[in-house]
Amino acid sequence: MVKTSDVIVNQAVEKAMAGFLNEEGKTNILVVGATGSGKSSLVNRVFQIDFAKTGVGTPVTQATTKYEVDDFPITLFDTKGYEVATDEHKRFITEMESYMKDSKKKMDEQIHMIWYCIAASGHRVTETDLAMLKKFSDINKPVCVVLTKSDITAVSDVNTLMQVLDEHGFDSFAVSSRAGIQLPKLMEWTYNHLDDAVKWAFLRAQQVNVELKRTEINKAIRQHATMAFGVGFTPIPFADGPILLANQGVMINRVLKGYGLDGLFGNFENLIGTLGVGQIVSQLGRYLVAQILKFVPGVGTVAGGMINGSVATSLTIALGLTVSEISYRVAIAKLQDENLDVESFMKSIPMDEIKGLFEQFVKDELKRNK
Ligand SMILES: Nc1nc2c(ncn2[C@@H]2O[C@H](COP(=O)(O)OP(=O)(O)OP(=O)(O)O)[C@@H](O)[C@H]2O)c(=O)[nH]1
Ligand SMILES: [Mg+2]
Repeated sequence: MVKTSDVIVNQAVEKAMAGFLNEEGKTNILVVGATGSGKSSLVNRVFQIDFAKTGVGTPVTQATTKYEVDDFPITLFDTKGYEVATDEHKRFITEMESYMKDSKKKMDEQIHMIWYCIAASGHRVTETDLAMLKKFSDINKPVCVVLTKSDITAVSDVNTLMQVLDEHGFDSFAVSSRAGIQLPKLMEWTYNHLDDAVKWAFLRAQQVNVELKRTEINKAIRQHATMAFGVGFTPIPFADGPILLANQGVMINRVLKGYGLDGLFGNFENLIGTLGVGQIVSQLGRYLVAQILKFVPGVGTVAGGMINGSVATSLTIALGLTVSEISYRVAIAKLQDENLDVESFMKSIPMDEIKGLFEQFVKDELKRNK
């Protein structure tokens, strides 16, 4: 039987969550650099995907191929590596300039970000590099320099290159496809310089900065839960607390998606089962809602008290943060062990621990949202 409060809660949550982590488009990244500078290795490491092997390639200009992989939120514009000694790059930049300057291009065809690769092991930033970088930045698209192969370059040499680039006004990141190094910083820079419409897609696709995922996902959980139960939220009876939690499916689904964990499961129910979210709701729902009586001064004294907007917000945020925290742990473990059995790993987290996390989040949020 569908209760009125159930419908109200559903509507509020769904309305607020409609935009939550729901990236519309894909992020289009142009990767530029001399032959063998490490473009493919960089992209493979960041997204854990081999675009050239997995994706469908379509030529966009003579030197640039666009790669798309089904259901993957990044479109890679991979440029054929140019020989610095020849004039090849001149044609490439002219073609790319005219492609990028076409203001009529729809969002999904535009270049959103340029990673300009220079192998740090080559020990120099050439005039050609600087000229090309200047052209790209003149088009007003975010461009940064990725100093690849930093693992086989002396730190002092890398620092010199970074300084030269900085003097010319370019941000740079020393990375390696083997050791990472400043890859997390590159992720942060990229995320912060992307258009709002496509930044979620990038956050979800990148696999090297899980902390950034957690920070941004948790921010979104707070924002959207606050929106769902803000002004105009009709208080619901305390007894409906567990139903409130059960209705947060959209949020849970999108949090998992943000960590890139959704694709590992055949369907959402399976995922919920594995994560124990169903258990959280059924086992703990009643218990926790009863506990809240103790956390919220005054409420406990009212027989058959009501859940108001701030309590509903706190419960929703706490559930979101709990799922986010578990997902974070899984994502970290997966980084350390590519062959991790995600399902067993999730199941190995004791229920009591999840309960403890959730309880703590509820307490913290009630204080915050008072
Ligand atoms: N030590 C080290 N080697 C790297 C790194 N990145 C790439 N390489 C090596 O450099 C070579 C070229 O790397 P690719 O990623 O194919 O370079 P690319 O820019 O895609 O090359 P083209 O597509 O041919 O232009 C390969 O042998 C890689 O293994 C790195 O960070 N460290
Ligand atoms: Mg390549």
